[in-house]
Amino acid sequence: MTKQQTLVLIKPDGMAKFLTGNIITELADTGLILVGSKVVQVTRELAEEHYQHLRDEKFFSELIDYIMGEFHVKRVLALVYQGDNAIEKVRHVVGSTDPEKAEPTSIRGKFGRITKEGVFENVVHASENEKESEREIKLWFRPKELVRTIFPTESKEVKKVEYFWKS
Ligand code: IDP
Ligand code: MG
Repeated sequence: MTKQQTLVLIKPDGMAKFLTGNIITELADTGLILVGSKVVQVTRELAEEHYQHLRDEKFFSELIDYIMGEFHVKRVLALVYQGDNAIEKVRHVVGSTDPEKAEPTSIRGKFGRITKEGVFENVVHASENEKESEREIKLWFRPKELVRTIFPTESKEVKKVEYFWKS
């Protein structure tokens, strides 16, 4: 048993369909703990970095539009789950990439679809392996946004402008 963290994204189709509650309920069946969560507006840079390994695929440009919310709403919910074999446990409840082939009881089987244009609207992203989960979590989250970290951290002074609410 290895303690792992894994990144889950509720994609813009899941957000547009108000499926966050359903999906988090399904993920609770894994017994994993939620250690980070935030709503993100995905920039082109973030989308292309996240899916960099797929840049040669014919569906790449549509995939970038999809994750940026061009077809639905411009937000995703990013979640980090932690626990023993977290990656495999999450991938199991998420189901296969192709929502038409996914187990009917899996998240993608229940809520996913393929559009007539061929876009896989498969509702969620889930990290594939330890190398990818580390890369993805470091891309999407800062250490202080997670209540537990399993990757080494260091403290650095960052000079930046801080914004406050106007009173
Ligand atoms: P995964 O999300 O199950 O790990 P990947 O192969 O990593 O699957 O692909 C990333 C995403 O790219 C998928 O979740 C899906 O949104 C999209 N995708 C993958 N294969 C296809 C395809 O054949 N047609 C259209 N979209 C695809
Ligand atoms: Mg993948």
